[in-house]
Amino acid sequence: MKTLLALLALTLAAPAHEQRIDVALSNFKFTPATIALVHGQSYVLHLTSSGGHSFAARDFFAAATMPAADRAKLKDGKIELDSDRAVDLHFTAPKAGSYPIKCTHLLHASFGMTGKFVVS
Ligand SMILES: [Cu+2]
Repeated sequence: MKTLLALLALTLAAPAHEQRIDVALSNFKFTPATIALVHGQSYVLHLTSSGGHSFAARDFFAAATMPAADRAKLKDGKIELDSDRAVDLHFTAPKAGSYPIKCTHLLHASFGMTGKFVVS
């Protein structure tokens, strides 16, 4: 009985279920390029990269609710990635809308390295 109560307490204390989204950065695209989200839902964005790229979504990250530790990984709404590095970003989706994503490395966006968050 004590064990059951302890388990129940753990379950109740756990944060709301987070949905994981994997996004891969490569020459010269985001996969997937369109990330569909639901307003108010919690997510963890798992970013991996082959080669040096950035994931820049200034408007999105400004509007999203994020733990301070995750916001600290961003610089001006952007995170730099390299092949040996995976990054997790936790956030709660902001109000409905379309928020652009791009790689800010020279010419990468013009080669097609763009994407978007679409929040409904
Ligand atoms: Cu790039």
